[in-house]
Amino acid sequence: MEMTFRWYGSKADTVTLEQIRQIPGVTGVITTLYDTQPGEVWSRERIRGMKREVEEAGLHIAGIESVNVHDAIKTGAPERDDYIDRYIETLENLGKEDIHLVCYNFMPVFDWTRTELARRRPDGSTVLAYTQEAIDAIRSEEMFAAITADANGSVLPGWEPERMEHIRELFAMYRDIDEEKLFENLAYFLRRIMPVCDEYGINMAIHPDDPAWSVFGLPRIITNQENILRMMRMVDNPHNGVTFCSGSYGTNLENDLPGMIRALKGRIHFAHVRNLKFHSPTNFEESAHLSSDGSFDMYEIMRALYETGFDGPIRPDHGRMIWGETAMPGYGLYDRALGAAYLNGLWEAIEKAARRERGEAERS
Ligand code: DNO
Repeated sequence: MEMTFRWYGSKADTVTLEQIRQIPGVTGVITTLYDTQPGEVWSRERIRGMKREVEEAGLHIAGIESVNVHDAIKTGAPERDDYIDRYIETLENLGKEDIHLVCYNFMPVFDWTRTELARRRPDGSTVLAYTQEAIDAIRSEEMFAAITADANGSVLPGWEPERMEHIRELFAMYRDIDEEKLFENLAYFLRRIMPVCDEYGINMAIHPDDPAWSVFGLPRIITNQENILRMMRMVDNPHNGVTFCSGSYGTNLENDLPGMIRALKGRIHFAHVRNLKFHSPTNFEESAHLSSDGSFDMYEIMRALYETGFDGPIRPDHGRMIWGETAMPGYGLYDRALGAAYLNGLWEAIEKAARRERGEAERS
């Protein structure tokens, strides 16, 4: 595995490449052209510019998160082929610039959804949190205002104001889309992009729906093991893989995270590893990465990745806001850096124990 860090680019991020470089063990960034809209072609010049900047700071681009998929593709609208052509052009340009990992999602209207961006914990830190009760009490149109009010002035990934201005139209586009249709549209998209992925060796890594169930009556499909396996069977190509995000699949306590990692062996191209603390099955907050601070066994998650031979990029995911930092909620420097150090520590211990065991087996 390679330890990486998400970076939104020098114009949008409060964290600098120089700071990222000083986190022990972090060698790559996961980045994006944050000012592009879904459906826009990424030019080679802009991709090259982004690469140059990262490389001049002594790091490299380990992958893109995200190249967003236009709603016309997700809904299977008549103009979808045009948007898929543009997506293919972007993939081609990324491939030519030697970038081989793309994280994307297929969530209708809203990307990841939280109901609080700054829930205060007893130690004074603030965290992102979710309660189903809060979602049930709010109208979908109000969701955008509620989310941006707490965002410390930053644009949250997936909550671009340009799209949210048209929220009613967006909902209307999904009126006839159920889970089956969404699956079909995803398969159509994947079938069309696989040739360019084969040509340039690009791994597509779908991000799970977060939370891993339907919100505001919209269908959501990338939620559990059965559905991911179905997606992979529909378009059976090794480049059609997943981003294993423990915090997103973990929202549903029925998902056995280490078990899922083992079942997806070879098809996890990218991992987001973070912890959640549950107060009830529908009330959780994004705790520190450490197992004892949340509800997941992070050692078992990392062990499953190690034992299935995971060799892609991994990144700490959302962190708490600590030490007086002001940043995009979930994406400050300090707690994610602590997360990276912790995950690196777990990996080193797992790797050394496994080596020792193998050595002992050979000797006996
Ligand atoms: C949230 C992220 C998601 C993710 C997209 C991928 O912080 O994990 O916004 O980047 O869903 O397209």
